[in-house]
Amino acid sequence: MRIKPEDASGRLYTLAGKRVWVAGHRGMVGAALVRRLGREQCEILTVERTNVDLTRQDQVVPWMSEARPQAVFMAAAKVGGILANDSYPAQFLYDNLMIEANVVHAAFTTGVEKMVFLGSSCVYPKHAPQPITEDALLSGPLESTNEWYAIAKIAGIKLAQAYRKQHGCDFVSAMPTNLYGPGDSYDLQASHVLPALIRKAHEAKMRGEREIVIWGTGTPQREFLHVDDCAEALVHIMKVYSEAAHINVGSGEDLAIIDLARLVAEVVGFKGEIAHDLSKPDGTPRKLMSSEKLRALGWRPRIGLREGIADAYRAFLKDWSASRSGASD
Ligand code: GFB
Repeated sequence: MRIKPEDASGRLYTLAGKRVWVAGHRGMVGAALVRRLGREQCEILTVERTNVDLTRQDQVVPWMSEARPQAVFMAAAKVGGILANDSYPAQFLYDNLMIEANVVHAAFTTGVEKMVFLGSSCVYPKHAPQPITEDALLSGPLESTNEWYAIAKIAGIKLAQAYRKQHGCDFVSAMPTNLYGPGDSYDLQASHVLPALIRKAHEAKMRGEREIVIWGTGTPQREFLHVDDCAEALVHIMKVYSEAAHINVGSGEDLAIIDLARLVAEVVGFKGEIAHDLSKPDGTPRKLMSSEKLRALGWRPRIGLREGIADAYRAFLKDWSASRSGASD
């Protein structure tokens, strides 16, 4: 068995001196992990998609055999908001299954010591009791708008468990709630709600428009976590957690989408009305997770929602808006 007992400090794994691969470092979570790992005494490995396509086993295996990462944060995934998930089910299922299967299997064959696989809160049943504890997995039907992505992420959890059970690999899975922050996608068709609201409120303010349009009824409740808090949690999990069961990563608080829209408008400085496009889906009514298990291990979020949105808006202005000034899509 490769799973190691905890050391004298109570840690199960140390990153110091290790080669640590952040798979998906160009994504919002991967980039946050790279920032966070800068404070650890480890060597950070990354690889560009143009060099290694993670959906291709014939590219993943040679690269991992050569690079020999000792620890892996599996943050590479095809991700998107409710409409992208609902519109491209084959791509969300296929890409994510391939990426996971390739990376997890190659992590086993190349002797990776520890891996943290990232899932999503959408793995839980649509009507799971709230707050959702880890044992709600596979206890009921999924939300239809994202069942394809959810099935792929459930397969990822099961891959980690299977390689642990059969081969003794120290692979664990973390389920983050809805994340936001620097490096998010602002593509209005493909993005998640929070970056979409930042862009809509900002553009309406700049154009002097009187309203922004949000999708659906605004009644669904969502929990949000700043990506830097998530990166902190993932590094903590890498160090102190080593169980087959997955572990939730959330802020512990949720709010209705209409209240989120009002908060974003306030932070951005948009003073107009909020209208609804009821042709767009609401998705799951609520998915507040219980993160008590992780809190009991000593992690807690530090960035409040208002403060986090202000940070995300600053990042939006810096990274995106300036380069797109004058664009009309
Ligand atoms: O963030 P979001 O796309 O993802 O949408 P989910 C959350 C809620 O915000 C839904 C509403 O009720 C949307 O209808 N919403 C309002 C908007 N205005 C907008 C808008 O302009 N853009 C978007 N995108 N939503 C995703 C899953 O579900 O959550 C993924 O599809 C993943 O699989 C991710 O798990 C974390 O929370 O509904």
